[in-house]
Amino acid sequence: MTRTATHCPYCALQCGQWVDGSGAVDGREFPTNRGGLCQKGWTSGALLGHPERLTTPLLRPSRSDPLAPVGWDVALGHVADRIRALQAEHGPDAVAVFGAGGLTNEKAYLLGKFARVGLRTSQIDYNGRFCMSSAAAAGNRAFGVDRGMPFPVTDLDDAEVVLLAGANVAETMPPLMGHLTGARLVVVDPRRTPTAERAVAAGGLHLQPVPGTDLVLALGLLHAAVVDGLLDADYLDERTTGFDEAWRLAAQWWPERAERVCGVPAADMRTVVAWLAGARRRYVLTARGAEQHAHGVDTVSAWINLALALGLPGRPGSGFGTVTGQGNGQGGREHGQKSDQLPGYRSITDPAARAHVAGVWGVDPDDLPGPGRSATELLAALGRPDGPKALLVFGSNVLVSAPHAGAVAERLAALDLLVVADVLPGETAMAADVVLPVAQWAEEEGTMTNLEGRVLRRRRALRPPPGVRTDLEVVSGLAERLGVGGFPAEPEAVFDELRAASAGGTADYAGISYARLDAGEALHWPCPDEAHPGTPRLFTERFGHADGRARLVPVDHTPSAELPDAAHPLRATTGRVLVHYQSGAQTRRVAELSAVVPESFVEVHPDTAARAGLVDGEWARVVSRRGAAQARVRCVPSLRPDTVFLPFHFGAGQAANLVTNPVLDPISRMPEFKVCAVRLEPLAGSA
Ligand SMILES: Nc1nc2c(c(=O)[nH]1)N[C@H]1C(S)=C(S)[C@@H](COP(=O)(O)OP(=O)(O)OC[C@H]3O[C@@H](n4cnc5c(=O)[nH]c(N)nc54)[C@H](O)[C@@H]3O)O[C@H]1N2
Ligand SMILES: Nc1nc2c(c(=O)[nH]1)N[C@H]1C(S)=C(S)[C@@H](COP(=O)(O)OP(=O)(O)OC[C@H]3O[C@@H](n4cnc5c(=O)[nH]c(N)nc54)[C@H](O)[C@@H]3O)O[C@H]1N2
Ligand code: SF4
Ligand SMILES: [Mo]
Repeated sequence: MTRTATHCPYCALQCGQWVDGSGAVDGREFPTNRGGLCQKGWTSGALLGHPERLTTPLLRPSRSDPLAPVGWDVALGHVADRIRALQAEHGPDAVAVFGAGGLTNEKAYLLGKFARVGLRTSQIDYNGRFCMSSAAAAGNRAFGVDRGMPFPVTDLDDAEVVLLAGANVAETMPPLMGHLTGARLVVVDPRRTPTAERAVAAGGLHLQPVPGTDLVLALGLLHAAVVDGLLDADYLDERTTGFDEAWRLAAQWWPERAERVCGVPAADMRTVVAWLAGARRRYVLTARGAEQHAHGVDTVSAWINLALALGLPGRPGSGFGTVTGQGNGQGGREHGQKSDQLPGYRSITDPAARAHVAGVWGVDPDDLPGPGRSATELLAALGRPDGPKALLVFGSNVLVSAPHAGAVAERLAALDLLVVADVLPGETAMAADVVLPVAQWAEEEGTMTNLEGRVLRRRRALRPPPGVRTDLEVVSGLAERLGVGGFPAEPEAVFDELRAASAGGTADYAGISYARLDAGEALHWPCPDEAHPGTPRLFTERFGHADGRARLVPVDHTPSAELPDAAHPLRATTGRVLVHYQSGAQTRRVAELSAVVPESFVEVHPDTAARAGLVDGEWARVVSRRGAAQARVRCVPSLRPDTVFLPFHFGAGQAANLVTNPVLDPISRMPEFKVCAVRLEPLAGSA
């Protein structure tokens, strides 16, 4: 049987896959995975032809009716009629769009254009706000460009020392560990994760801070670097500005003082700085553990400041990077589905950017809306007097994955119209008024931009089930019914338009074509013309700011928004396990994966469990000021006694987001998924 070269449906590593016409999946040689796949990738074929697959549009005529199958004309006609009526009554912003970092570049681009030109609404944002937005903001202010990894993953192969802050890559991007085998690892995580185990087993270190205190730890490390004479003064001089201001704040955080806040021994701080400064090839990498905080941007800035002080970014064989999350986490934030952005990573408030994009779209720049609400704020505004009355969701299961899920459910219920395009009947799709069944990865063409800023071709290996349309066809069909032109459904046509719209922007795709990608070229943006080889390594000569220099940003410690008290004495943090992906809408439906982790659990130190009257293996309630989630108790002696951990992959009463705090970082508007105050109780009747 012929097999098609494509990439995994899940995370930003975008491992190479072969998929054949029967939907069988195999690993394929590609630089990020070198032929290997994690369990999710190996079993992803189960999503194709899954018995629960959505194959017909569903519609409920009113909120009290059940969802019933209808034809596409009826479904799209109903959505267009309701949009017209709601906008006529309340104005264009009555309709909102929620996109995703898992969507192809073509989908992200067309969705952003559809919101601004088709719906004329400012109300569009996406789940990438939950994902890498704090690192993006910190990267922009330090380097003038946000590309998660400004170097290829294979550069890590030769690293001598790698510090991973809040990144559990052994579970979240397992093949990435294959690039770190030669390095001494320092893992910063409140939990003894499999990544931390690997670090310790290979002679590295596990630093175990209190959740939400990385910033102090990074300041302590910077302090140690200065006092121990380990700064790279020439590099700071030639390539950066702002050291003095940053140091003024860090000077107050000598390691022993930092230890009192973050709990990491001062001696370990000195060791880590000596390792990083003493190696020639070294990297600092961050992920969600450092970012998903009310002060996530400043926290990432503190890690960047450390990297700059030691002379890492832009130096061959060294660097700073952020491990992106979703399959198209990088591309998803470059093409205009973010509330404040236009294609090419342009700002929607920049008159020149508006003029350029309006030119490509054939509209008057003054007709483009301004910035809208960020994801969490958008969800919080739904159905309110001044908020959107309709929401169209593409590629996100917000009922499970957004913070303070109980409030999100109330807001969705307050809408006049909820439309969800999905592959499977996830929690949010089943709460919709109209469900639109769409094609998925191996059933359609498109491009993705992986964690290295490399643009990849997703290819169709088999036909979607009858009755299913692509997201592009859905958007195109809705635009047609709303009487607006310029929404092709053909992926390459959309990509060619995206190239023109991105031309001259930070994320310039103008020189990237399907033909070049299909010829096997490895193209990292920026790639301004067809003769350009792409840019695998940014910053080797200069950073993205006008003066070419990187900026250290002065940052100081601020406590997490919600601290433990007598009623809620523990810090809950949340994250991922190897076998589940995100809201679990896909992986909970894969038998091999759900057999491994069938239900939610809460990791808790045995002493903490005993104090709360909990028994290993029994059910507990994890209670915060906002709600409670049920989880099976897992006693973990290596965990900090003041901290508990919940995966967020489960729905209904087991959703970790029933307890999380929707407080946002003031710059990135990213929620504080990684810290809230809770108490544990035995679940009545479970013993
Ligand atoms: N198996 C699997 N892989 C995935 C995904 C998935 O859902 N499942 N999702 C993909 C996506 S979208 C993303 S964004 C990435 C996320 O990849 P990661 O960022 O690696 O994943 P998380 O588990 O969210 O968080 C990493 C670690 O942060 C720790 N942490 C919590 N609080 C703090 C803190 O205050 N400081 C520090 N230093 N660490 C802290 C947690 O204990 C956790 O082990 O994974 C991608 N890959
Ligand atoms: N407590 C807590 N909450 C978190 C996090 C955390 O660490 N802790 N992490 C946050 C992060 S980093 C992220 S990225 C979010 C992710 O959370 P979500 O945004 O909910 O992401 P998924 O679960 O991947 O949802 C994707 C949905 O899209 C569907 N889908 C798949 N492919 C397609 C497609 O091509 N088109 C369409 N229309 N649909 C498709 C899937 O079936 C699924 O229902 O969760 C955030 N929530
Ligand atoms: S590491 Fe990510 S891209 Fe690779 S197989 Fe696993 S989920 Fe897929
Ligand atoms: Mo993410």
